[in-house]
Amino acid sequence: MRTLLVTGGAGFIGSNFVHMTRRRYPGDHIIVLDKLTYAGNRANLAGTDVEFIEGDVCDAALVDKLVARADITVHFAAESHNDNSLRDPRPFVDTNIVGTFTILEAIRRHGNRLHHISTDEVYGDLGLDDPARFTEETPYEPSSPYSATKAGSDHLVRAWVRSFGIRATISNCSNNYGPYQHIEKFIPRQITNILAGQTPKLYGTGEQVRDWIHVDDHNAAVHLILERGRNGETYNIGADNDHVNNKAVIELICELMGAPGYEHVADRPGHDQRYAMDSTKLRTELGWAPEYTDNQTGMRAGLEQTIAWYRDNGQWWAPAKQRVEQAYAERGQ
Ligand code: NAD
Ligand code: TDX
Repeated sequence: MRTLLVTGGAGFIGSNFVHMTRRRYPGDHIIVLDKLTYAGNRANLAGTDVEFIEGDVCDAALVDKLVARADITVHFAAESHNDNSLRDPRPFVDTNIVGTFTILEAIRRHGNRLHHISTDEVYGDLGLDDPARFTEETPYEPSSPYSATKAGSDHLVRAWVRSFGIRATISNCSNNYGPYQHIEKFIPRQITNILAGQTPKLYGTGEQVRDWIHVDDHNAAVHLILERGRNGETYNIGADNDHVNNKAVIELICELMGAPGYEHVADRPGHDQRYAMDSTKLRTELGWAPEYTDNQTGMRAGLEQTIAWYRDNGQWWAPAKQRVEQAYAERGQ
């Protein structure tokens, strides 16, 4: 039996991780540390018997106490939305950089294991016509305050491995979708727009490419890394959907939901063009493969499941809808 400390476990990917862990490893003891920012929701963990601690990953005394009890800390907690980081970068520096530093210092003191959750965005972006993919060796070139703070957090983890010999692994994953994703993000925003009788909103021309992956495929990879990942290593996670642009995604959502169409809105400043992950290392070394891999978009089955979840869980997203759309409207989006 393991004790896992899951930071950010009341957010989108972290709560899906907790649910998967409960299904696959019923004997594990799970402690969730989450600040319950606008993105965290205690209801995401309903039905799980986790030990829930409301608190900040920057709180050194609290983090020290919890890390001391955990065999493994899985660090999801972050400010995660690019558009918010353009409006107010400060919480991104605090949580993503100082929060990760605080976790690392506790790990250094107690000598137990860390897995750090990161993103493909640390590598910057590729041109739309560039067929390259990001590998674990691609130099870091983040574009936004969000991705710069995630890049900073990855550098801190590597420095603590090399300088202090801590035990840690890192994974960098591409864009996730699935249940419990905050409705500020692209896919749930469009699904809930349609459910609320509003028009879906595409930034700019919609030619940008995201390498979409279902959240359960991401978390299955994280579990493999926890079990068999080599200490100090980084693993890229991606499901080979790097040929699907935002326009194709919004059109597929409209088709699946029977919506008449969408509108173009103001583009994101500094908008990253294309992300594409090379996950060869994860596949060959650890034997990972995604389960959501149907047809030419690779997303139809995953989107159908996700749409059904938002349709069935209106009480989960409806209270935030007006506020989120008001904030976008103020920016012409
Ligand atoms: P999210 O915004 O849905 O959830 C973040 C969670 O962290 C929330 O529950 C929030 O309350 C909590 N949190 C924020 N600041 C905190 C603090 N100071 N102390 C404690 N808890 C705090 O984010 P997500 O989409 O689930 O992303 C989780 C992780 O995965 C992040 O590290 C993100 O960078 C990474 N990631 C996300 C994606 C994606 O597509 N969403 C892709 C790759 C990597
Ligand atoms: O309404 C929208 N319309 C639109 O066209 C929104 C919210 C977004 N977009 C576009 C912008 C992006 O090209 O869709 C794409 C995806 O946007 P987001 O959902 O905001 O994701 P992105 O900025 O790509 O970052 C995501 O993936 C990497 C996560 O939010 C990050 O946490 C993760 O690290």
